[in-house]
Amino acid sequence: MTVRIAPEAVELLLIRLPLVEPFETSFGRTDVREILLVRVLQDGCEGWGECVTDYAPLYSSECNGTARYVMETFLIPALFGDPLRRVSDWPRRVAFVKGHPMAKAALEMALWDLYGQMVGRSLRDLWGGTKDLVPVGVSVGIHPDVPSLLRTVERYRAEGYQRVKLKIKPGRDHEVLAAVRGAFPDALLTADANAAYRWPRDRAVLVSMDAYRLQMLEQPFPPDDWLGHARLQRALQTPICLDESVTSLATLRLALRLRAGQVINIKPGRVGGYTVARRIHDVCRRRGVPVWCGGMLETGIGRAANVALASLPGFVLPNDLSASRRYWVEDIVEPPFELQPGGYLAVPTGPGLGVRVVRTRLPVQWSQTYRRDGEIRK
Ligand code: OSB
Ligand code: MG
Repeated sequence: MTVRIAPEAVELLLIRLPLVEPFETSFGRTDVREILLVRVLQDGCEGWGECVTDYAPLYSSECNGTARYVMETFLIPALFGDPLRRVSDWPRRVAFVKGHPMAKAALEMALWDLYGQMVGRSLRDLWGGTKDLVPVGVSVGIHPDVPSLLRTVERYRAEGYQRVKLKIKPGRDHEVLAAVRGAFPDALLTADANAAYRWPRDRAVLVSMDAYRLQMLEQPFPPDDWLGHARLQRALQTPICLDESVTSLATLRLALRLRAGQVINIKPGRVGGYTVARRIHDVCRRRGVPVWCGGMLETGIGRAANVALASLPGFVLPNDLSASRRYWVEDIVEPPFELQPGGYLAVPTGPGLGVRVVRTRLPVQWSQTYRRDGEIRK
């Protein structure tokens, strides 16, 4: 039996979901997430995808508005062309659109779920995952003061997260790292700057972070500062982890050749989808480069796909995949993700994403359906 991928319709929905607590990074603060969801329909099956763009282009150049525009103008019409023989043909199908990896990845996620539903196989199974449980950490935003940060870290450690990632920025770094390391001498700690520092201006500030015994320092410099990362890594004991910089297989190879980092954060949205994310995993695994799965404050939809990805054998470090309740009062999927003893999330085993989207829980701001036959419906 060969299944061709040729959805009859695609629905885009924008929802507004409040976070349980505000999340602040070096680029901004979020209280309520505005999230673009994708639903594809074929032969009585449906597949869900989540776009990891935000309301504004703060993390990278994409935002919800650009993703919606590019999907409805270019990507959805491309999906309504010839049937796809495999979901992994999607990156080539949409290569004519330059950039916009998050928009491409959201549709790809929906196609993987759809395909999994049609053939009755889980994403873990389709992608060659080898784990039933994936180790997880928690990403802790910039706090207004040190005592409140220490309380948050204490709470997550008590819940059982395997490592804590602290968001930092210039002026909110040494004080924070020294306090948390002082309070938790044995904790597995990392720090993420989201590109807020500059080479060579901040060389001394960053090199002295070796004192905190961080497992890694994530993305100190802007994505295109390859030489800055390479030069800092030569001066730093702590491994540099690249997030924003790695946008493709080509930039991954550049990073490894230049020794701009020793660890890779894989975010499918940033690299254009799960097909490319798996290839990046494969290259890193062959070369002995440790990887982990990053997060973008996803709902249970994106989380389910990321947990399946993190079940691949090269994901050897705790992932930014926390329990549903770390983000949402009530997740939009059933069952929600719950932290397992020892600090793990369970990899879903049902078809596709392996979770059910609860439509009545979607706080829909707007939605639109696009049909293969050309009709558009609000
Ligand atoms: O850099 O890893 C990041 C959230 C939004 C944008 C960028 C990042 C993050 C996180 C959150 O760190 C991780 C999570 O989803 O738990
Ligand atoms: Mg990051």
